[in-house]
Amino acid sequence: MTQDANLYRLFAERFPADKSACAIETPEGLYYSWGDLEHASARIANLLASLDLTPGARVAVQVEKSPEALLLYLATLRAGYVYLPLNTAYREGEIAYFVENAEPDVVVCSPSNFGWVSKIAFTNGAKHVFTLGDDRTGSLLERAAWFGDTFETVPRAPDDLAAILYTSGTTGRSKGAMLSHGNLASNTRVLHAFWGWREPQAEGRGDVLLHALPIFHVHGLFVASHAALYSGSKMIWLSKFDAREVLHQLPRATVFMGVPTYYVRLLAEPGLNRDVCRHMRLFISGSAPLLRETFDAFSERTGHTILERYGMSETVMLVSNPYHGDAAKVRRAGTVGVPLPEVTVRVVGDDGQPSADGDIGHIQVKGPNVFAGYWRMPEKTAEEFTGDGFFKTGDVGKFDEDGYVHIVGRSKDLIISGGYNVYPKEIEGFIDEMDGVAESAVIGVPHPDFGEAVVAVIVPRAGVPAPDERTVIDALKQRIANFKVPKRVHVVTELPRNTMGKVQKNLLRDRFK
Ligand code: MCA
Ligand code: AMP
Repeated sequence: MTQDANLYRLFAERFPADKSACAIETPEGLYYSWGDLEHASARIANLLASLDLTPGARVAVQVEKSPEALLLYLATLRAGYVYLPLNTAYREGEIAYFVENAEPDVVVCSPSNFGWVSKIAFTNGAKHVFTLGDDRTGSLLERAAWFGDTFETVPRAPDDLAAILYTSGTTGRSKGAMLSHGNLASNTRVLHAFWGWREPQAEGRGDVLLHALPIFHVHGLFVASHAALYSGSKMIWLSKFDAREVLHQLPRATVFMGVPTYYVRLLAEPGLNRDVCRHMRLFISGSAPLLRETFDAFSERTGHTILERYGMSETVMLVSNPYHGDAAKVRRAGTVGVPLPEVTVRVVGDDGQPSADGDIGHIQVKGPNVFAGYWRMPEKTAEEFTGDGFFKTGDVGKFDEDGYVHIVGRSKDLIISGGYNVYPKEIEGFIDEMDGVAESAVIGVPHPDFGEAVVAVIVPRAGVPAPDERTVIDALKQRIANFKVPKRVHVVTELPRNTMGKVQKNLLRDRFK
């Protein structure tokens, strides 16, 4: 290996010279310096290294957001292992699938979930289960405290895996998108320049990121945290999004990132005005379409033009509205912007041929940001790439005459609710197993808060009473993450189908919106 490409090293080399400066602070008054990040992640890395795992071992983590959860991520990178973050809303069946599929050697969970998580972990061959609470409790930190606070970061090649993120992609069961140190480093560098991050020594003032996103998906972990770590920027670390707390902290921040629901909720607060945003440099939105009315209302209330960008678990960020230039001219509502530097994006027709500007087609992408493939699924990986190496995003869109990308729909059957992805097929599978259900269709309908809301339409089995809405919702809540549970359940005598027998979800969406 010529040069160490460990992502942690990339960050550490850029930590501010003054290691006592603040890296993370929380509203509860906790303060972590850059030196603390280095030393505390070293202790955890030493603990992980002492477990004598094979290179490439997976560390699966389902814990509440805390600065220590970020330290665990950094420690996993430093020790040369592969980080596998899991949404805290996932229930037993979901966790069992991920653990069975990824075969992690180490599982870290919340202290209150130790009973059921450790059972799943040990049954599936995990060697170690640690706990980590959001208040610095749990066996992970207790054990790590016995280790030294220096650690020689393990060298990694650009293609070595850094993380696996589970996503359902176009269809079927969740697949683990394998992201390398090189993928994450290239995206971090590109976004740093493209969004004009200001280092602490910048003239005037360095950036301060107000971090309100969860850290088990691309948006909060790889886009927000990476940007701050790479720029040496302080983070104001909120355990979750809360509109009032965000408003309270905004006057001390310069950058904020969120899903559209965050902006909708901020707009509902009378306290959102130009004054609270007086030091803000940039508001970024992504993970789901930002409505033009939200973009316009935000601009009117705050004087800030939200920058919308587009990404995926498989590709990190691929397209973004420009930052540089007159914001009102370059950041456009209803478009996700232009392909990022080093990233090639094309729109093709059903025949695979490039579409003319303005014509709608399938969005495909190639570049150093694009993942290596799905974990242990070579056939699925091959299906999702074209012969010339482009990844098929499953999103449908067009280029306009100025080179801006517009997403107009999805070829994958996907609902995005409050920035979380819900795959109808998975929910339909659970509903179809219920007593009294002949078949079902799960659809997304417009929702003022979540953008889209999950709604189920069910056909009862002949001759038996249909299960009522409450029964279906309560049963699903036991089995799947709460954000996937339908907000409403409608009963119909039959599902509309086309001549090929395919359910016409567009008709259901029209009827039940
Ligand atoms: C919570 N609930 C939801 C959602 N979140 N329902 C539908 N969709 C949701 N997203 C429900 C719960 O089931 C519960 O229902 C009730 O709301 C209250 O739960 P609570 O946890 O208190 O909700 P909240 O704190 O208000 O959370 C809403 C939220 C959160 C703040 C919008 O969902 C959030 O932070 N979303 C961000 C998602 C994100 O980071 N996406 C990035 C993915 P009940 O009372 O019935 O139990 S990365 C990505 O997409 C790509 C790569 C990209 O481009 O970034
Ligand atoms: P995930 O599977 O969580 O990686 O979600 C990726 C998907 O989120 C993309 O394929 C898009 O469908 C969607 N997405 C992300 N950003 C945007 C955006 N700004 N506008 C519309 N859809 C988006």
